[in-house]
Amino acid sequence: MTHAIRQPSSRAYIGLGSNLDDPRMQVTQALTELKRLPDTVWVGASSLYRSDPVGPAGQPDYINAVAVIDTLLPAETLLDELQRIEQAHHRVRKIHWGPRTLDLDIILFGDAIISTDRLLVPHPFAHERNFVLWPLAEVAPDLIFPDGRSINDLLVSCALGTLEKI
Ligand code: ROI
Repeated sequence: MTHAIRQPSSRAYIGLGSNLDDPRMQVTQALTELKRLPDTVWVGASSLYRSDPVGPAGQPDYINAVAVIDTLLPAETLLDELQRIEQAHHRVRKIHWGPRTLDLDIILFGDAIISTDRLLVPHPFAHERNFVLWPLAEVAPDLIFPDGRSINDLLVSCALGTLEKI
């Protein structure tokens, strides 16, 4: 008799953002696609949020959300899958920090701290962006970052500001 070997899965938090080509549809569709990732169990997603753009002025408002998955994929393979989904949304990004059709970022990957050419996890700006932290707190109110800071500590220094749950 053979036994399946159970690998430990990692709980990953994915940030979604869009401000072009019907952003609400882009994010909703991407959530559906995340539900179909291989070797991955869907845990849930935050509400959608409308946020003011961070970066060059004059670009449209963003729609943001955070998804939660338990995945057996290595972080780099998850990144490949996210980039495949971004490409399928005909992602355009002409200027740095400019408008984009769909952005999928790995915010956290279990307790991993990753620093490679392709990946920085935890996402280096997550702790200072209201459009990441507030949706994250909605889905994971007891979350602790790998450096030991709690989501509640981070929220104290990251005002809700003009972020709107929609
Ligand atoms: N601004 C907002 N509000 N939401 C985003 O998802 C977002 N993503 C980005 C930049 C251009 C930094 N600004 C953003 O990558």
